[in-house]
Amino acid sequence: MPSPKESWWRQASFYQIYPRSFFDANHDGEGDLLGIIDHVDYIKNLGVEAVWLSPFYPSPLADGGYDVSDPRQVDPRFGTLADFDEMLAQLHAAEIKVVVDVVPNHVSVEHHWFQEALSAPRDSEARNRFHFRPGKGEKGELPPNNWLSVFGGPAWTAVGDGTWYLHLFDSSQPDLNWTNPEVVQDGEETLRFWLDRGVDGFRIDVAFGLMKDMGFNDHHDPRGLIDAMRLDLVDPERDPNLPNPREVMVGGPFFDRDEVHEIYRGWRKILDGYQPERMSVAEAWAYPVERAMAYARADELHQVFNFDFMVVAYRPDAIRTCIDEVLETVGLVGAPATWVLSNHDSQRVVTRLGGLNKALAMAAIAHALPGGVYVYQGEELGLADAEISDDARQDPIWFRTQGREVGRDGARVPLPWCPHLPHYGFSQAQRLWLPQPSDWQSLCVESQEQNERSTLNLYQKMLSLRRELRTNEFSWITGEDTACVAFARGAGWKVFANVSDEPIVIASDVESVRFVVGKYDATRKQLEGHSVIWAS
Ligand code: ISL
Repeated sequence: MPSPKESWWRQASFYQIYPRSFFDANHDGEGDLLGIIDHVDYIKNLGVEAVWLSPFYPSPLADGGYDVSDPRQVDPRFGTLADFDEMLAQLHAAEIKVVVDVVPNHVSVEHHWFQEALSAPRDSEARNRFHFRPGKGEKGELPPNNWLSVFGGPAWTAVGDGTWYLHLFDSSQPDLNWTNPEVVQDGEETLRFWLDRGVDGFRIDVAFGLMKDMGFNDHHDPRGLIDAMRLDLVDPERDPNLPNPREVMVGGPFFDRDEVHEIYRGWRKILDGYQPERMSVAEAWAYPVERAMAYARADELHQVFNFDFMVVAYRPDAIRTCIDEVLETVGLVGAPATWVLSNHDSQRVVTRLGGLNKALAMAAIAHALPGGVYVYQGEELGLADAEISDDARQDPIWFRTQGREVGRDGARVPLPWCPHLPHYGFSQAQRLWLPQPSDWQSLCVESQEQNERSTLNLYQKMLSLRRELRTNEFSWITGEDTACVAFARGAGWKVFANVSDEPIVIASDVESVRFVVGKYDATRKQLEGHSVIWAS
């Protein structure tokens, strides 16, 4: 049983809501906060303990809201502050915690600070909130250095007076200068603003990117630096004995610089000043994993996303090694592990692994492990990435790479709720911000609610049962087929996952089977390919 003193977030399940694609209550083709309020029951029945909301702040939506014009307001397209308060109250009444995204690395070009900076002279206070630098070349016509944007193209944009501003992401997302005390103070004000309203925590966007090498010199491998933070470029079959291409990040000029940790020590003090306990989770895809975990030290943030399950090869040995590494490294800092199969930046797990069976097997492993688990909306429906036609694409990655990379829109398509309604009941608008596929009828929430064997039902069972597993106890079960990822948890729980196409026979004693993904024959103790059982 859980210790009454154990913090709620250590073993919690989090449901990531991408508000724009969750449910459209005001019929404008985009989801909104009222749409979340309308579906508190759905979230409750899913069995998650917390939601994490991707940004809903005023934004030109050049990067899906990660380009924030005002971090202490709600975008009118998503609702009002009053709607936010109502949503928070209703989720809390349903005993669901609420974590919101904060985006400290950059703001939108529409943020009043950046507008002021543009009309301010060179070397002014207004410009010192960002990273403006004189360009190279006779008239400053060349970028100040060779750094590249994560989304393609140079990391600098000229403003017409011989100076350029830094943006590690889209040109509509100028990077803030975190060595400026005013920026630090404003960030803290944003935290307090939402904490005072009652949020339970924060997901911190690009947490490891806030500090830059103020020398702004050229880097010997600008492409490598950017690629090192791209999950989609990780080769799951890479030979671990060869040098890791991500090593270039260590000691690099902008990601994961040591100075950044000071910011989070300050943030932790703020969070610790609130009761009941608040939490924070860092998006810090640093290398090596020990450096990523450093963001979750006791005086910094509470958790760091572990993205290893989003890149691990679907093979029993790879999965076992990955689990060992993660549990060992979180142990070093005393933080809980986190398990993530997909999010709004990744391919959906069904697409990445090439099938729902494999995705469900991975989910049944992830949800049985100690620590927190994050479920991206639509994962519980078994959605795959949608095909998006080029003229419908929205992701700045598509535009900045001139179409060489399609970007992340396929994983951000509005959820299907009802098979009989236009836009599967997501919206009554004529047109959605991203189109849905025509063959999602059987994946709709309503269709799945009526089917006991549906993915939604499996997720509901898994999320409810994992509440009984709230311990850190974990040990490998030996003597099983090599295809079997088998481990024991506290209170007699045992998990057996067949990570192969062929059936296997379980050697251990199996008492009562509490949960099955795929197919298990209890008489013969035979577990089919890509099937998992939880027994106790
Ligand atoms: O999605 C990526 C590239 O394919 C990632 O490298 C991603 O940009 C990175 O994980 C940072 O992501 C976060 O910040 C971005 C925003 O676009 C993402 O949606 C957000 O999760 C810039 O704010």
